[in-house]
Amino acid sequence: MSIDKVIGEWDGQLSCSRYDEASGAFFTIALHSLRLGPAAGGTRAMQYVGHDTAVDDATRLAGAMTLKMAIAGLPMGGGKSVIALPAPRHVLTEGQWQRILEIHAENLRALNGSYWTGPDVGTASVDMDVLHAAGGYAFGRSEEAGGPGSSAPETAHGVHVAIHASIREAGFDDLSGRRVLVQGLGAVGYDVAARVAAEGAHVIATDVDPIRCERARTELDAEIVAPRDVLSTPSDVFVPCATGNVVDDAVAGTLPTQVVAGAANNLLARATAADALARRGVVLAPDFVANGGGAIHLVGREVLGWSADQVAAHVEGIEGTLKEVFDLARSERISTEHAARRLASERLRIHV
Ligand code: NAD
Ligand code: PPY
Repeated sequence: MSIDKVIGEWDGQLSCSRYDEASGAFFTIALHSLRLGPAAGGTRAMQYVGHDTAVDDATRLAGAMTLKMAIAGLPMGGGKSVIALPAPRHVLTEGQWQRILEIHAENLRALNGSYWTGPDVGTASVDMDVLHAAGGYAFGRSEEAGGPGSSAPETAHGVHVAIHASIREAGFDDLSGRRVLVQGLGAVGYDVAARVAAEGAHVIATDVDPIRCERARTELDAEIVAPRDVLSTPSDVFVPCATGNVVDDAVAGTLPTQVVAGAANNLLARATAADALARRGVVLAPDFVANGGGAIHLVGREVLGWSADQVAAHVEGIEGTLKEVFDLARSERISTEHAARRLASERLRIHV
């Protein structure tokens, strides 16, 4: 992958990058669209095989944020930050991490409000407290620091709503006795697994972290499968809550499930994978609709002044949005991914 190809094929507004020799971290921020408002999207901190893959991830994730904001009716554009770490996050010393946050705060200040960040994989509300204190432009501070706290619970709430809308589209009414396969038992995935277990679903779960698997086994009576077996494990509902690029065209042709609805951003390696799922009658809740609860929480609480109850009501609105997506897909004989992109881009055009 070359930077020329990554940026050359990207349709976003601005991408900027920086390497910090002292920490060995590479920072890249992508502002995909400012059409509906300042760009917003979380800061992802993890290791990447190269700086080009970090830029690729940031630009693609920022594009997904534009669609997410538009379809949720939020007055923000799409952006994302990626910090490519020199070592796994848990290995970094507190001093190294604080240096990395300092540099990231400087980057945010340089963008002067064109971009607002928030927590994502590898960052949390406590990191947003630090970024906010160092100049602002960070949503999702901890409640102790006066913020609305993590977006994960409302993301899980939205995924749960999306699962229910999707199973109804697939022709079943409830989850009792259904096999729900959760990939990734982190902040969102574990919460979703607990919600469906409480409804009588048979939870099948996987994570690369054995401690998280053990917790799901003992607390939720989950059946645990190895991460490498997840795409061949039969389920009624597949709930991807780990990383993106899980479903490519080949996987879409074989994935043994009836419904796909989860939190992972950029679940599809390419939008064409949605066509392969649709051909097999698998109901897909597009990721940027199903995982919109976190953005609704952060923008709702911090920009629009909503209460927690108002946020929850808007997250419930994901059901109506998905119904619109499913209806359009059926009537136009297009995939749900294409239908959702069409609905989001209509809103983007209206606001030119
Ligand atoms: P998290 O880091 O808390 O959890 C991710 C989990 O996935 C971890 O437990 C990790 O060990 C596991 N994992 C990583 N690779 C795996 C693999 N190959 N197989 C199985 N498990 C694996 O992150 P999160 O906040 O729960 O977010 C999960 C996903 O949802 C991410 O893709 C994130 O971008 C997306 N998302 C999160 C939010 C939010 O509010 N947190 C909002 C929208 C989208
Ligand atoms: C996501 O939904 O993927 C996010 O990154 C959440 C978010 C939304 C708005 C601002 C910051 C983070």
